[in-house]
Amino acid sequence: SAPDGGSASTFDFIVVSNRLPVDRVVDADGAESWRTSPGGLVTALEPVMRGADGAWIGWAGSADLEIEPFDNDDMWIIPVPLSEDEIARYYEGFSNDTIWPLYHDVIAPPSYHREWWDSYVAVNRRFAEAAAAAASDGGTVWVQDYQLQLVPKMLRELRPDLTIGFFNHIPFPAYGIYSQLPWRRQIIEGLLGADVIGFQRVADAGNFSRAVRRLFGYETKGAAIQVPLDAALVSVTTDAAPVASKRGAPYRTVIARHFPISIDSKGYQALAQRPDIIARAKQIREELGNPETIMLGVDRLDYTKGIGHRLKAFGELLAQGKLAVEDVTLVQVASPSRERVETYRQLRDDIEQTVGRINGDFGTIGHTAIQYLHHGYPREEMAALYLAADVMLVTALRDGMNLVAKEYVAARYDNDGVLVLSEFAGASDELKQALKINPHDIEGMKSAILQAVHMTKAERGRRMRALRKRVMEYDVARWSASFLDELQRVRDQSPTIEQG
Ligand code: GDG
Repeated sequence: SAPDGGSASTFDFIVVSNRLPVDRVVDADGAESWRTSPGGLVTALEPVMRGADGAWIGWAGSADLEIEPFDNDDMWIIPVPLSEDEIARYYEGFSNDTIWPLYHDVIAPPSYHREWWDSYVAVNRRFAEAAAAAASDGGTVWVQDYQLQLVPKMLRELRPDLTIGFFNHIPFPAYGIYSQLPWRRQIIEGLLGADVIGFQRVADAGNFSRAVRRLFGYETKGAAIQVPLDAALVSVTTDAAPVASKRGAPYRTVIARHFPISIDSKGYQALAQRPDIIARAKQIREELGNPETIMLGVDRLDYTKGIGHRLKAFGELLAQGKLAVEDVTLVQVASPSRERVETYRQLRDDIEQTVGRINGDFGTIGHTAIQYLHHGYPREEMAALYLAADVMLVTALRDGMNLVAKEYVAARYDNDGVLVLSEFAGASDELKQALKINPHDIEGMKSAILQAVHMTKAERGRRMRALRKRVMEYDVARWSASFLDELQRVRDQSPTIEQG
């Protein structure tokens, strides 16, 4: 719902994320409109937004766009502008070339540039100010992801009356890696401005708590971190000396624990059950020449996803004659991603060279080993691909959760299909009946692929039914409800200022 006058602080519930959940569409006549992007987060939060007088704050996706807040399908949208320079430094630089590789265990080397950090601080402040201006008295603000880690503290300084949540969609690394970051203290102080900090895995929350203890010496009890009240006011732009928590000093309790994200499972299943999608899945099989086995990979073209490791295993199986192109096809969707970041350009070249070699070495006139698709596809086509695939390969070297694994399971209403899943994806904690692999162990991955290809229908059904039980039950609505319940619980424990 729209606020009176537009600028009043009227929203009880605000989501803040780097990117808005809507895309600007300009038609042939130059008229602009907005289309809601079909992400799980939007699906999960739409009912909460409608029920609670909600707003979403984020960037609209193009440079230097100044757009007035507007109503979109009962959700108030508050755009935050970014300049070309900020896109280069805050977004492509600090977010995607410093934090992203660092938090994924330095699979690619992170770059540390002071100008990128300065831009990150400035943009985080802009988001915090937008939230401070929009939130109602005593309202709730939920900040999303690694691009906005300083917002919780900045927002708390501006609006101590608010309840603030933060969810980290990517892993949080072990201290030995995290400690590389020149601004390691400021980032943690930024996050500790929240009342609840959510992570994907138990291990991520543990890594965070250990970093807090190592850098600040604060006491932690299970998920609870005791943040001394005076420390909560240290500026995020200075590297202040450690403040050890003294018994008896007043502190705020911050909860850091895991809330594994999920998908709109019922929605995904319903999509896969549509007659046109089922027909398309059949057509995909036919177009591929009805091979005995279709294997599928679906990833943003990102070095965290282990695409190269997967191709290596597949190529070796073909070379050793354990698989043949007449029987097996690998469909690899690699959707374009972060193409202005050099590491990603290099990755694309490497992957495409490997695909070319494997296809050249093993292909025949009638059979191509790998169908490589460097495109984004509509959700409908993704669902059809999941239905058509006998074996789904999720071989990430490090991944916060990996929603593709859950989408594959949700799509398989027929209780068939085998999921090969990396233990380094967060989904591995929940999807216990998948065939687990360590993608660095190429021999192990090859055995798992062969096991998947040769698995009996009975075993496939048994495993898939168990996987589906989990994914259908723990959907994204349950995820957001459990996070927001925890936030509510913390708020109800007010006054948050406690004597230890
Ligand atoms: C981050 C974390 C965490 C991909 N290509 C196309 C397409 N997709 C969709 C998939 C899936 C989503 O994008 C990708 O989600 P993932 O979870 O697999 O990976 P990230 O993008 O790295 O997401 C991750 C997630 O945040 C949520 O917290 O799970 O660990 O890295 O939904 O289906 N969708 C369409 N066309 C494509 O070509 N329509």
